[in-house]
Amino acid sequence: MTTTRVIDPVTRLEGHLKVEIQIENSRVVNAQATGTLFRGFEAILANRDPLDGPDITQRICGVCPVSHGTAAALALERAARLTVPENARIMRNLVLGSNFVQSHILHFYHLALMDFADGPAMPPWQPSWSADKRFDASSPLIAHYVGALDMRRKAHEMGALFGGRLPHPPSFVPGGFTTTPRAERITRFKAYLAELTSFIKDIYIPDVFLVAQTYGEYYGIGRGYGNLISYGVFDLDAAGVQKLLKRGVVRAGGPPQPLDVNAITEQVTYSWYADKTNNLKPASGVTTPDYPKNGQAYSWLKAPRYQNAPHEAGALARMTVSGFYNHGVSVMDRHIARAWETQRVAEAMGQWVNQLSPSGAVYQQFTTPNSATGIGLTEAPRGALGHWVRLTRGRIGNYQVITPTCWNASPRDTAGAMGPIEAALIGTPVSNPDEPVEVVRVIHSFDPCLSCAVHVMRPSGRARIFSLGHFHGEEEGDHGHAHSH
Ligand code: NFE
Repeated sequence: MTTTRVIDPVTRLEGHLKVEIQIENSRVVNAQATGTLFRGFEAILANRDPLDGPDITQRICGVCPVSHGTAAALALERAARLTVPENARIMRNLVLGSNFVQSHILHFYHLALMDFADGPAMPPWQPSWSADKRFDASSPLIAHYVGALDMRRKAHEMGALFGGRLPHPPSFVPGGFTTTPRAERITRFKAYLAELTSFIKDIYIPDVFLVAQTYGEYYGIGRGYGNLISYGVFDLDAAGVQKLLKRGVVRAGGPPQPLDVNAITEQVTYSWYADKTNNLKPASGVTTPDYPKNGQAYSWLKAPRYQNAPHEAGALARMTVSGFYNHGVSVMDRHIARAWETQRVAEAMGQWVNQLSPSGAVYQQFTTPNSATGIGLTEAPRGALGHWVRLTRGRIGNYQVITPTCWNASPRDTAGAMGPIEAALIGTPVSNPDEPVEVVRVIHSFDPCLSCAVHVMRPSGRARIFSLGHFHGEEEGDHGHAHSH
């Protein structure tokens, strides 16, 4: 007998993800992940002044704006064939690193942990599912949940020292950076970093291992394809050749290989975009909504593919491609790789902050090219992030963004292959279909952010359908058959 359940929305992630599963003999046999919002940023950016790129694209998401600012500035600098001064490179790394630390602590304590632990009988911990919680409210994990809120605030404050503000730092501009590395800021940065590094080493990493030991079977759950992709991040030289976390791909557990950027395409057979735009490279990508389309389409996410195959993005991909992690691919491997990465980034920041030169330049004059193309490849906390820009007559002629959650939560592709989260769900044991906590553990291990993946909504619950800025019509929101938790 097949049991169907719809989890809508999947809570404790950013944005609105709907997942439908089919269960047979207490295991998931089929899964469909739906991004329920349309992200219209490509249309918003068309014909704008390119200098607006970093500011506008940062609004894609409040959780990873630093990565969008980085990718947007990089894309324009590549278009102008410009490299930024050392101080700018280093301060970008420091602000981005602060954001990684904040985001990874957020993910473990405030998004994933409550799949494993039962909190006190009060909000925000209750109501919740009660199935298979092996920690209760007396566990130190709950006190650490509260303490982690303070650590996230401090990570934001640390990044704001150079970024000017977090989230959405205004300091990422094509050509460099708008703040200076004053000695007083360097000193305060180091104080924050020391406290955060202690928390990561003494609390966060031991807590992740405590959960991993207690739920050891999750080293064998949520594996998926084992295909990993990383664009690399934290440039160690002006040209961005050397990076703390490396660029590359892994195919089904094989050795890391170089990334061929030209092998990235986006497929839309199962997405609400015009079929004639299928399998385009992002440099010439088109985002034309087509909704409702046909019986097959079920998501506002496109399906990014590398050499036509689905790939998983994220901390585990970065750490594996970099040779820093080789234990495997699973729910627990994702959590552990993320925690190790947090420590590695924090330690590296401790070295970078000493390389700043308070009297050095932070900006190199940027002049917008009249006609050029540029690619900004970086990593967001959740994985590989790319911005592709084409400048026409000094304006944005075309802009395409592929986010990590598009890689991970993508629907099926033209060949019918599932997206990475969908594939990772297959085989997941489910003891109680009415509280499929096992399924949510697999989904959360990817740390999805649907805000990054999709956008544009109206609070009234009624959906407007836009086609590149033109109003098409209005209909009731499609949230009818919710089995929420
Ligand atoms: Ni909204 Fe984001 C990250 C990006 S996820 S959080 O990390 O880009 O798709």
